[in-house]
Amino acid sequence: MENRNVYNPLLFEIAWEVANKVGGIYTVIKSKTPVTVYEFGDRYTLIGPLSYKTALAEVEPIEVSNHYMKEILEEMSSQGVKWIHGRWLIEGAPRVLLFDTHSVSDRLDKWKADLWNVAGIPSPPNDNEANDSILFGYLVSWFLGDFVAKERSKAVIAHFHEWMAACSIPLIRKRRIDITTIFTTHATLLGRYLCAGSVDFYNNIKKFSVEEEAGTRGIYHRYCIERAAALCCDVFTTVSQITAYEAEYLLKRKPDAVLPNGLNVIKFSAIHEFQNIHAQKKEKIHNFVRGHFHGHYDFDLDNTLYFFTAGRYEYRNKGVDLFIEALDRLNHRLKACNSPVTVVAFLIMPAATNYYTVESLKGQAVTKQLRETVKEITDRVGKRLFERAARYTSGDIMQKVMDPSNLLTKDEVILLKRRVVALKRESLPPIVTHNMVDDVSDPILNQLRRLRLFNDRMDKVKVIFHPEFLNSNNPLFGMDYDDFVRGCHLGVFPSYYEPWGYTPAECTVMGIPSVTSNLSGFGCYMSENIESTSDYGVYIVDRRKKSFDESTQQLADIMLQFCQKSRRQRINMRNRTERLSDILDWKLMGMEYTRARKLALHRTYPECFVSKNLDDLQRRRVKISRPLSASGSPRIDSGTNSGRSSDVDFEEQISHFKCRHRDFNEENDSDYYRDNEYDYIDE
Ligand code: G6P
Ligand code: 1S3
Repeated sequence: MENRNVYNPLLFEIAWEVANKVGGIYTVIKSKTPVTVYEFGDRYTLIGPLSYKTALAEVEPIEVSNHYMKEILEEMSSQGVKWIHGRWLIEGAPRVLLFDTHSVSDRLDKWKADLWNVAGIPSPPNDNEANDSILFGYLVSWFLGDFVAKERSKAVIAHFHEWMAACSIPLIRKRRIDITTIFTTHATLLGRYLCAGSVDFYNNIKKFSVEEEAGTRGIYHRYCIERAAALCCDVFTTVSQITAYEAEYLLKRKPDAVLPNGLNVIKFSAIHEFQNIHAQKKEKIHNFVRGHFHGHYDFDLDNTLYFFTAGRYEYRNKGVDLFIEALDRLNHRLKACNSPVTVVAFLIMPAATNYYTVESLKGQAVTKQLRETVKEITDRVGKRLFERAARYTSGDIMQKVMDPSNLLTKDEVILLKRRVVALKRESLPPIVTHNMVDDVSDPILNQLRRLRLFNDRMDKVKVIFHPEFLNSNNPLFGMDYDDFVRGCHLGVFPSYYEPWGYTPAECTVMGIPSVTSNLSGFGCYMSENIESTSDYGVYIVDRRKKSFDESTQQLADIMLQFCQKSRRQRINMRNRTERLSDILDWKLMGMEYTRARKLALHRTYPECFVSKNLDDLQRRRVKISRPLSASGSPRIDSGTNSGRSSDVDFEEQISHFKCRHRDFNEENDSDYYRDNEYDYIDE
C-alpha cells in the first residue's frame, strides 16, 4: 500500500439503486446524500448502473472535472463502455457516474470465466440479475483500479451496498488494488429466502447448512458473490444488530459495525403545522372512502380511524399475514363492545394487476359528480336566497324568503335525485382496487376471503387492498405516499424479516404512530434507545419469543387500545411521536458511516496516520455535521414521567442520546462491536 493522505480521502459509494429506484436502498442513498456531501464535497462520487429511463429524469449530465477520472473514462469509452457522468438532481446534488452494463455484454462470458478462475464463483447462464451484477462489478473494479493507479496521493474509500453492487470487492482484493473497501449488506439473500418460507428462522439460524440451502433455492452463485464481498472487504457492516446476527451465521463473518438507516428529517417551525397537515390529508382520504363505500357508506367519518401497511409485497416477511389475522380479531372485538369506531385498513403493496377495477373508478366518479352537483346547486340556492332576502319588503318573511320547499327548482330536484340513485349498489364495497392478474392465488385476497373480511355493513373493520404504490396521479387517492401516511392514524408493520424497515421510521418522522416488531432493525433500535417506546407511539410486537397466535393477539390488543383513545389522546401521541424524529436524522445516524470509514482507513493505511488514535483523527480532520462528544448516557429514559416529560427534559434526553455515539480508538474498535452484541437475541 502506498503512502496516501488519509485525512482528505476520496469517497466512492457504489450501489445498484443510485438514481435507480428499486427499493429501500434508494432511500438510504438518496436521503443520506446531504450529510455525505457536507462531509466530502466534491471528493464524493456515487457509482451505479445506467438505466436510461430513470437516469434521464434524475441526472443532469456534466463534464468530468477530475482529470484522472476524465482520462480513464475516455479510455473506457474508446473500448466501447458507455457511461454518464452528472449531478443527481436531489438535495446535495452529488456527482454520479453511471455505467451501462449492456454496452459490455459481449464480455460477459470472458468475465464470468475470470470470476470462476480468480474467486471460484460460478455463474449459471440464465440469471440476468446476476449477469448484470457481474458486468457492473467488472466495470467498477476496472474504473477504480485505473483511478488509484493515477491518483496516488490521496487515500480512496470504496463503499459498496448490497450484493448486486459488490462483485468488485473480491476482484479488488485479488488484484491488490490500493483502495480501502466497506461493504454494507441491507439483508442477506439466504435470510430473506428462508424467512419467506415456513422455517423457524431465528431458532435455527446457527444450524443451517448455508451452501446447501442456497443451492436448494437456486441462489448459490448469488450467495457466493455476497459471501465473497463480506469476506474480502476491509470493513463489513450491516444496517442493524439483527442483520449483523444473521450475517454472522449465514455469511460467516461477524460485521465490524452496524450502520443504521437515517432519514432526512424536515422539521416544521411550529408543532401544530404537522397536525394541520394530518387533518388536511385525512380529508383527502375521507374523499376516497366516501367514493369507495358509496351506497354502503353509513359510518361516521369523524369516528373512523385509518390504519395501513405498505412495502414490498413479501407476505410473510412483512407480517401482512399477522396484520390481517389481527384485523379480524379487532373486528370481532369492536363489534362485541359495540364501539362507535370504524377502522379502515389499507394494504399498499405492489402486485401484478391489469389496471383499476371499473367499480373502484366508478365509485370515485359518482361521488365526485354528486359533490360537484351539490356544490353547483348550493351556489345557486345561495344566490337565490340572497336575492329574495335583499328584495324582501313586507309580508310573511318565512314564506317569502326562506320557505325550504321553494329553495330547489324542479330541475335541480331531478338532477340531485339522479345523482343519489347513481350511488346505489347491490354488491359490497370491493376489498381490492385493481384487477389482479393472479386473483385466485393471491395470498392477501385468500386470507381476507378465509376470514370473510368482505366490507360488510356490520363490519367495524373495513379493508382495502391497493396493489400498487401511491403517487399523486393516482385516480383513486390523488396523493403521494407521504401525504397518505400523514393523513392516516396508525402504520402497522409487524415484520418477520426486516433488516431495518423504513416504513415505521418514516411514520415516526411524520408524527404518525406505528407498530413494528422486535425482528425489525428499526424496532430493535428504538427499544434499545427508548425506555417505553409505546408512550412515544412506537409499538413493538414480539415476534421473537411469541407464537404466531400470541403475536396476533398482542397486535389486536394494541390496535384495540388505539381505537379506545380519544382525539385529544391521539393528538398528544402524535406530538410525542414527532419529537423522536431527531434521533432518526442522518445528522446523527451518519456518524456511524463516518466511524466505519475511519476504521477502514486505519485498517488499510495504518502507517499513514500521525496518531493511532481514531479520536484524534476525528477531532483534527473529519468534517462532521454535528460535533459529538465522548461517552455518555445511552438511554432516553422516559421513566415514571413517561410521555409527560417537558420539552426541556426531552431536549436534554435527546442530547444525552447523541452522546452515546462515543468516539473510539484503534485498540478498542473490536470492543465497540463486542459491546453491542446481540444480547437481546441470545438471551
Ligand atoms: C390535528 C388537527 C386537529 C384535528 C385533529 C384530528 O391535530 O390539528 O384540528 O382535530 O388533527 O385528529 P384525529 O386523530 O381525529 O385525526
Ligand atoms: C432492504 O429493503 P427491503 O424492504 O427488501 O433494505 C432497506 C434499506 O436498508 C431496509 O430498510 C429493509 O428492511 C430491507 O428489506
